[in-house]
Amino acid sequence: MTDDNRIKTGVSRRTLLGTAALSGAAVVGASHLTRVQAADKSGAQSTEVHPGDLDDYYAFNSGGHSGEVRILGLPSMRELMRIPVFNICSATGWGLTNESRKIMTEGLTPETRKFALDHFGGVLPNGDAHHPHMSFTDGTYDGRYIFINDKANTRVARIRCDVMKTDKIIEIPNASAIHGLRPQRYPRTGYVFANGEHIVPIPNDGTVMDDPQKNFWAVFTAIDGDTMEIAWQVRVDGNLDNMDADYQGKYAFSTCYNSEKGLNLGEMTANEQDWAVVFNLKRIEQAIADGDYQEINGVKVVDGTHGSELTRYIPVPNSPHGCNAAPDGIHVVFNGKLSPTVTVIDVRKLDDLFDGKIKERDVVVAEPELGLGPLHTAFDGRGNAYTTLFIDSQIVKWSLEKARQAYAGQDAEYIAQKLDVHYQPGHNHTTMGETREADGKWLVSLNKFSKDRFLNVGPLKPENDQLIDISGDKMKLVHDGPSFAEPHDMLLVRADVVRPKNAWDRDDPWWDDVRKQAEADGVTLESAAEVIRDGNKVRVYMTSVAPVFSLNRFEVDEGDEVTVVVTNVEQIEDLTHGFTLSGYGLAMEVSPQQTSSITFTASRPGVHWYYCQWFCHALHMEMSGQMYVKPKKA
Ligand code: CUK
Ligand code: CUA
Repeated sequence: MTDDNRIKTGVSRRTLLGTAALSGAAVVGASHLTRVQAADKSGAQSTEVHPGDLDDYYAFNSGGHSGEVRILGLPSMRELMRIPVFNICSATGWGLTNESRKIMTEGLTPETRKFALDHFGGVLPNGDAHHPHMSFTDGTYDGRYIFINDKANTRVARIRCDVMKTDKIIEIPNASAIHGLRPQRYPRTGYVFANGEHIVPIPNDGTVMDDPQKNFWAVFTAIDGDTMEIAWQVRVDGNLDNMDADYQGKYAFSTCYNSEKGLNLGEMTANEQDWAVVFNLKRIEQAIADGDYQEINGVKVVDGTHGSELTRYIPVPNSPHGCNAAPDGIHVVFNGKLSPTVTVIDVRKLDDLFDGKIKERDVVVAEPELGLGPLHTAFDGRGNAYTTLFIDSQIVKWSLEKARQAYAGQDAEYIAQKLDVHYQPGHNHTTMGETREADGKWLVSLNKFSKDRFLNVGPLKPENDQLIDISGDKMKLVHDGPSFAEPHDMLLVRADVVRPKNAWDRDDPWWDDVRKQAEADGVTLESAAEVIRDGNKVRVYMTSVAPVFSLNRFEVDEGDEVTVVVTNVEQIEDLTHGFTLSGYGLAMEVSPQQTSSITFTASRPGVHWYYCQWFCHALHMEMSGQMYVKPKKA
C-alpha cells in the first residue's frame, strides 16, 4: 500500500464536534512499518508480529460451506477481514443491498433465477467455496482479482482486490457442482478454468435421466476472467475433481476420481486406476474458431471424450484428488488419494503426446510412494514438494529430482522428512507457492480435525490451520490456528502484491444504477437530504457524517416501495457507517466515500427507527433517525 492510495485528511470534517478525535479514527499519514524478522532460539522464523506491526503475507482462506472468503495475516495467523461471497452477511448487508443482490442474481441462469425468486426472494442463501486463486500475469500474482468456486450451486465468483468485494458471480450451465478452479498463469488471466464435479445429463432438464454410461457427462469450463463470460466448455468422460494450469499457457489438467461413471461409492472406487485429463488449449480454441462445437444452453461445447484430439487421458492410480503445477514450470503432480503414491508428469513431453509420438504413460516421470492418503501438494521453489497425507496425518517433504531418479531405477531417497499435523490435512499451501516467485518461507496445513487441540466448544469443533516454517532444512510446526467451517484452500500472497484502497472512488461503477437514478431525480449524492416520490415508489437520499445522517426523519405511506440511498462522505480512513432499519430485517455497510442502497416495502405502519450500526463516534448511539409509515386509509 502506498501513500497515494491513502485519502487525505478531511479538515472540514474535524470541525464537527472534533470528529476525528471523538471517533478515535486515525488520521491518515503514518507510513507503513516493515516487520523486522527475527529467528527464535530454535532457529525457526519468528511468527511474532508485534502490536502495530504488519504481517508479511496476506492469506486468503476459503470459507468452505460458510460461503465466504477470509483474509488472514501471515505469519501472525490473525484473521483480518471476511469477504461475503455466496453467503448472506448480517454485518455488511451482503445479500440485502441492491448492489449485492444484483451481483448475486444477474449471473444466474433464467431457471435458477426463477427458483431463487420463488423460494428465497431472489438470492440463493448458501454456497460452498473451496478454491480461492488470484489472477496471474506472467506466472505470478498480479493483485487484481481473486476467483473462487461454489460447489453447492455451481457458480464462480470474482473478488475485486482493490476494495475486497465480490463483483461478479456467474452460474455455470451444463455442469453440476463446480469444484476445481484455477486461473490461467501465462501470459495472463485470461481464462479462469472451472471443473464440473458431478456427472449429469446435458441438458439436465428431465428429458433424459437414465443410463449414466451413455447419457451423463462432466464439463470443463473456461471463463473469460476480464468479462466473467463463459468462453467455452469441453465435455469429458468420467468426472472432474481438482485442476491446475501450466506456466506456458498451452495446457490445463484435471484429476478424475470417477472414471467408472459410478453413482455410488462402490461403483466410483471400482477401478484401480482413474486418470488425469490434459486439455490442449490451442486445439480447443481452434475447434471453437472452426465452428466445431455444439451450442447447449447458450454455451459453446466441444467434445473432449476419449478419442478426441483436444484431450488426453493419463492413467493415474487411484481416485486421484489434488492437481498441482510446480513453480519450475515443468512438473505437475497428481495426488493419488486411495493410492499411497503421487504421479508426476513432465509438461515438456505433452506436445509429443498430442502429436501421437508417445503414449499417455510416457509423460510420467516419477511416481513416488509417500504415505497414506496423499491429497494435495505444495512447493518451495527449491525443488521440494510438500504433500498432505490425510490418513497418516502428516506432511511429507520430498524431492522432485530424487523422485525422478528413483523412477528411472536409480538408488535415490526422495523423502526428506515427515511431520505430524493435527489432524487429517486436506490442502496445504506455501508462500507464493503456486507462482514462479515461490519463496519457500511458510506452509499452512489446512487440517480437517482439531479434536483435542483447543478448548472444547461442543460437538462441532473448529478446523485447525497449522503454520509450518519451511525456510530451513527441516519443517517446523510453529502455530495452531482454529477456524470455522471450512478452509479447503489458502492463497498466500506477498503483502506488497495486494494494494487495497482506503476509500472508494466516487466514480466507482459499484453504484452506477443509483447514480443514474439520482441524476434523473436531480439529486447530488454527496450532499443529498431528499425524499423523491414517484407514484408508490419513494427514493430517500441521505449522506452520513459522524455522528449524523443528513435526514433525521422521513415519511412514507404504507405499501410504498422505498429505496434508501446512503452516501458516506467521510474523508477519514476507517470511518465506516451503516444503516440498519429496525423491524425490517435490513442493514448495510457504507464505507468511506461509498454509496449503498437498499429497497423494501413499507408494510409496517408506525414509527420505525433507523440507526448506524458501525461504531463510528462517541455519539454513535445518537446516529439515528425515524421512518414514519402512515397507515393506509381504510
Ligand atoms: S478439495 Cu477440500 S481438501 Cu475441494 Cu480442494 Cu481437497
Ligand atoms: Cu455512524 Cu455509527
